[in-house]
Amino acid sequence: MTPSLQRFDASADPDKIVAAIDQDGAVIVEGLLSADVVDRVNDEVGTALEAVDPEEELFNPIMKAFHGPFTKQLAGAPGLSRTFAVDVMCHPLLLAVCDRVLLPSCARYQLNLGHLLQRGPGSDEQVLHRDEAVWSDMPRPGPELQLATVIAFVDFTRENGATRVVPGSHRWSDRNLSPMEQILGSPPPPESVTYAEMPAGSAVVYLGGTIHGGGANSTQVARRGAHLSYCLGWLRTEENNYLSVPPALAATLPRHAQELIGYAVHDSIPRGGGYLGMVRMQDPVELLARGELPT
Ligand SMILES: O=C(O)CCC(=O)C(=O)O
Ligand SMILES: [Fe+2]
Repeated sequence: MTPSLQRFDASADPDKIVAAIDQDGAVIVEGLLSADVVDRVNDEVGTALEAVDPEEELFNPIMKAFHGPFTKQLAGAPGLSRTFAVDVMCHPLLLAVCDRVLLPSCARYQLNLGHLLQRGPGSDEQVLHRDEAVWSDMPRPGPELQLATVIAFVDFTRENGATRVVPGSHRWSDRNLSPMEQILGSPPPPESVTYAEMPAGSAVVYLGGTIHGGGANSTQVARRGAHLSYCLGWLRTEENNYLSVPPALAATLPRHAQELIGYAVHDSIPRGGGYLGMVRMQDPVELLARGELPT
């Protein structure tokens, strides 16, 4: 049987979405963002994104190989687009899913990264991978570490490189191997892959352990998406979000956005743990509110 993902709309019950994610590792939420939000993000980041030079040296060439030579990647989107920070990163449905997937294993979850990811014409298939491999030293099996999304900012089609997803792969036993052993293992067979075709404003929402990758773009038009993910509040994040959104900029955002960006302490005292992320033994989100954080 050809694999597929369950589809929901933005008014769906988060419990049903989480049940589908638990079963298949991923879901598609159609119409997550309104056309207005899609337009505003496109307006706020469009010029900067088009100006990204895919040839720019990154600190490790492996990153360029991972995304391919035709991908424009704009990091730190919450610091570049207020709409992204408020209407996308703080989307109530995404956070309701995070509450259910991540909160069992932390006192608060946080933004892992928010990037615009534009895969240009000529892009080849990205290697299939699990995003949680970045935390390579985490023993497995273990808790869910991450909830990730690829959000379509243009219509995603198989031809323009819709994200490829391997339903059920979050439950494959190879998830418990080290990331290096996974890379050296055999790739998922082509018949296990489905394509997250979806209209602009929709998202594929998946676990850190679900195998996926960008598709090949055989059209003449770039496939613009966002890669937005959240992780447990006690993990090191992929993007250094406090530096990407420094205090002066964070101060202009709503408190909830500041907390997600990582300004709030991770307080696991009620769980028998301690505090993470303090500044001068205070909660930085409070210092930010009082104008007492160095900018
Ligand atoms: O662009 C996509 O569709 C997927 C990107 C991705 O999986 C990644 O960058 O980790
Ligand atoms: Fe990925």
